[in-house]
Amino acid sequence: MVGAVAVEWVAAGAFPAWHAGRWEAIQRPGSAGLRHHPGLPWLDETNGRQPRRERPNTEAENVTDAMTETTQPPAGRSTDPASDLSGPLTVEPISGVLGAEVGGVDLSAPLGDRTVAAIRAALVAHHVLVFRNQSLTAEQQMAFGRRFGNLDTHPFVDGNQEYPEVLDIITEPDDRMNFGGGWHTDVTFLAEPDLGSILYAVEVPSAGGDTLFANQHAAYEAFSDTMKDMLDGLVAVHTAGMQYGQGGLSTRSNAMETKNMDAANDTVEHPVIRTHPESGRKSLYVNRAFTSRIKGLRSAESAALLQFLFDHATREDFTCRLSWRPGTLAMWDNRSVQHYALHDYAGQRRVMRRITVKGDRPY
Ligand SMILES: O=C(O)CCC(=O)C(=O)O
Repeated sequence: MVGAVAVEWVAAGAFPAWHAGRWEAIQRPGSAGLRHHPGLPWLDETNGRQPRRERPNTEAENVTDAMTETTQPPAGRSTDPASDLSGPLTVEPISGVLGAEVGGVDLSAPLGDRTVAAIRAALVAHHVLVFRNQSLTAEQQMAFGRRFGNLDTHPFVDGNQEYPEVLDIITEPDDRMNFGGGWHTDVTFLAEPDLGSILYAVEVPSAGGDTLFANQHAAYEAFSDTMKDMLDGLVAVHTAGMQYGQGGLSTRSNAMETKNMDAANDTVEHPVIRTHPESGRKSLYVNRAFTSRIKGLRSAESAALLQFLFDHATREDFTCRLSWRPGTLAMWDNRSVQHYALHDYAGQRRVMRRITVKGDRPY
């Protein structure tokens, strides 16, 4: 299992609360994985930008050590059947709180284990990864996704006829609503929600159609200690009913066919504060689309608390915004982010191709 290498080192090292800096995958004998440019915090050598701020942080260097050490293939075992990177893999943050553009990798080619471990490390550190100028068939996108785990199929939306794991997310020019047009975390109505989603832009409007992301570690860490104490241990009820049940919002889309309406009102319970299985960091884990109530509270209490948490979760200073181009691929960590697909392009078409990687039970 490819991810096991990354799991090991991530659990061993603390992640920086912020995610600034420049990381590179160094591919040379005896060294693998992401590497930070020591002594050059915030200095982007490639375009001459000045350092944005000095940071006295040594945590990042600790992480670097962990990365270079533990992404080494175990001695005596070949873990790298595919060709690996020919050059450095660059990771440039796109906001102060989450998201990074990753360069230097062609996702249509088979990736080596060290490259996959480096991408996984970057995902856990930055939560949303953006790969520009890719050219991917559905099969190549699925092959990339499978390097991170088994692929899932959506229980309530029809997948692609040839590849059920692929969801063609289409907004037609006359659609009044779009798929994902509200803050949400994917499929939290499942007992084991997906680890992450991988979305590829096929056709985008001339302007608009951006996707917003919000860092739920940042949301948790911004709470007072008293609030953290109160939320830790609370359990929330999640359901697909509000979206995919009778009259649900997502059943009203013209372009996307929904199914299994009868099962949509089933419920599952998840902790309000979850722990990331790879980094050990806590995050807020309720979302407007699928969380219906907090267990053990009276309905007015639950509604008031959820309203506060939904608003808090998507505060502007926890977000980044992704502007798509055809050939952009984004991968997000569904265990640490919420997202929102804007629909501000009426009269134009937008076509995206999504796959999802299965996840674990939140704790
Ligand atoms: O189309 C997008 O930008 C995002 C769609 C979405 O919300 C999702 O795939 O969960």
